[in-house]
Amino acid sequence: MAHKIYLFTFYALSEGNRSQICESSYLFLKGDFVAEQANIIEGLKAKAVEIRKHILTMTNAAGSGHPGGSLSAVEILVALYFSKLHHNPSQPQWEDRDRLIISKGHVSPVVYAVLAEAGYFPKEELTTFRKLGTRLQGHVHRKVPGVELNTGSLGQGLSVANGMAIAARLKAKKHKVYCLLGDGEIQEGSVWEAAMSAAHYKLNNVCAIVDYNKVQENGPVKEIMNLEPLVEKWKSFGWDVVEVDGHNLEELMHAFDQFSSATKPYAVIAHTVKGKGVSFMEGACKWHGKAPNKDEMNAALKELLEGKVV
Ligand SMILES: Cc1ncc(C[n+]2csc(CCOP(=O)(O)OP(=O)(O)O)c2C)c(N)n1
Ligand SMILES: [Mg+2]
Repeated sequence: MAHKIYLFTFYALSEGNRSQICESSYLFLKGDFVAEQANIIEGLKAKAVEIRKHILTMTNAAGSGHPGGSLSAVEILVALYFSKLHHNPSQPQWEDRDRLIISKGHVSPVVYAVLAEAGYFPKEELTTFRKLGTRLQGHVHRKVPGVELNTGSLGQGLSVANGMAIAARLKAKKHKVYCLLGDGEIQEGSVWEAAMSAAHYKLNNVCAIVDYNKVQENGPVKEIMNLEPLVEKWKSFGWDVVEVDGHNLEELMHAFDQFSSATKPYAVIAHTVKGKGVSFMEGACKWHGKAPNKDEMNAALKELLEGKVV
């Protein structure tokens, strides 16, 4: 709550009211605000490390799963679930919650880790990932509290996000709909049909986030099916577009703040690194769908602990 008061104060001051108060009070409040913001970012960074640890231990224990695209999406999901989304983990079906569709549904490790850390279900359950009888299946599933859509077959999430956004508008609801897409995924033609529809229906309550980690299942995106010029493509489909470093929490949070005043559908092109945070996984398509063995997991955890890579 405190940071919200600071935010309010800061914005009120920057709206031109500064002349009404003395400059030193302004600087004092601004200094406090900056310190508070820095604390928030440090907290989120620590959360990101915890999430990365879960991704490694979950996939290792299961002997399978998708660490690469999970590790690239950590900061995106941390910024959303721990700062920007309006949601309530103790009431996953709260009608006014923001929706987040995980269109790249293979990144279940990062999704379950974030949901557990946010309090949707006990963290101990993460050890059941991909085990017989678990609800934590390899691709995200709605039986898990907090998951909005079963996905895994790529290319479908944005169309569903559009439908949810139209439903919100029809019901005069203010919530937003976010959709996380992979860069390999957006080679699917269905994504561009959805992009076209969102603009046609003027869905300024939809935010598409492209996890642009430059690597898909079998190699570099640009060699398999080049996406460039990607920003221009989204713009030409009628979207507002912002490009960010997808591991920089400040940039991500600023981009999501701008979404609230969007007049068009809003795309965040998040430049990321597949396997981010683990030196031997970074940029390597080998780790798209392969779990670390015990030695690899321990080496990766050691790097995280020492803060070597992130
Ligand atoms: C329609 C469809 N085709 C193929 C696959 C198999 N598949 C799963 S993940 C993947 C690569 C996706 O690459 P990208 O979107 O870049 O994911 P990320 O790098 O974020 O893991 C493929 C081809 C699938 N799940 N669905
Ligand atoms: Mg990719």
